[in-house]
Amino acid sequence: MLGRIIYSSGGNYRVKTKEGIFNCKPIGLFRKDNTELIVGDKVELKLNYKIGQENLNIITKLYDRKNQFIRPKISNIDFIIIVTSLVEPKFNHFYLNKMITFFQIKKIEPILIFTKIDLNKNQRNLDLIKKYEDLNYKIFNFNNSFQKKEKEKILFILKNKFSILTGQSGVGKSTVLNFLNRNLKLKTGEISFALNRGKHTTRHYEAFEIYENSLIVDSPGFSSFKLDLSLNEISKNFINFAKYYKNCQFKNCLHINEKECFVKKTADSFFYNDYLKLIKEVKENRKF
Ligand SMILES: Nc1nc2c(ncn2[C@@H]2O[C@H](COP(=O)(O)OP(=O)(O)OP(=O)(O)O)[C@@H](O)[C@H]2O)c(=O)[nH]1
Ligand SMILES: [Mg+2]
Ligand SMILES: [Zn+2]
Repeated sequence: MLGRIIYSSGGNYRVKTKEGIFNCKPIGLFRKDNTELIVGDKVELKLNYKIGQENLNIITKLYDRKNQFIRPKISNIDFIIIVTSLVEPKFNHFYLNKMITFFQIKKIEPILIFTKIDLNKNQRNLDLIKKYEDLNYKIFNFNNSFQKKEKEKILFILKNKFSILTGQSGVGKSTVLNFLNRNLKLKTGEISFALNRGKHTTRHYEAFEIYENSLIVDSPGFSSFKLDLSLNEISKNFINFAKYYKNCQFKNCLHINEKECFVKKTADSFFYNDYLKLIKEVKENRKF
């Protein structure tokens, strides 16, 4: 029977299949080739397999992964849902731009959810959202709820898909999931508590079914994706650069030092400033 791993802890796995969710153990084969099974993996399952005196549900086969991440350990992602709050914590567009860039390079489409619209008093934040709308990203606005139409739309997009939520602690990832499926009742935190003490209300990676076979992994705040990006990849794929970096006249250009560089001359300064920041961050991380 085909299934997908939705939870893993200390060699125990929960696998979701058409027939339901089962606790499983992998067969020895995986241990022998040092293959680690991770959340998101598509696997073959045998129920009530007799081993000695015991009847166990066992995982007998791992199917090829279409993508795979090291930190967090997760595979086969269809969508990355990036949650950004407008206030508390304040609009972190650098993180948003960085994540969009990273996942575009990995060929995974981002879905943007902006939260705490109800608490926002700053017009500039709404103007910033408009910039992402203009780039045609899938965007949803959340103010402790989605409008009915918006909720239907997001559930439709996520149907039969495997997605992961990312975003700073306290932006409302678990709150959004609870809204999409009233039965989940995930723990959500007080903002001040989450931010001041650096505590995450969500503590581990686990995929939840929110709607007809749409699985979403809730993740602890600042789920630190290992961002293995090269300067070259960033210079070609930062947010909307892919469309026009080809007009840049210079070879292997980082669009920084060349005065006449097309990208440098035409890019929106809002995105370009975060681009410079990301290039700097990647360069600095390399020194260590
Ligand atoms: N007013 C308002 N409050 C919100 C909204 N979204 C989330 N909150 C509140 O923000 C706080 C943090 O929400 P969580 O859902 O726990 O945030 P999280 O992203 O899951 O945080 P971690 O699990 O720590 O990563 C809670 O008190 C929520 O009630 C919103 O759209 N409007
Ligand atoms: Mg949470
Ligand atoms: Zn250039």
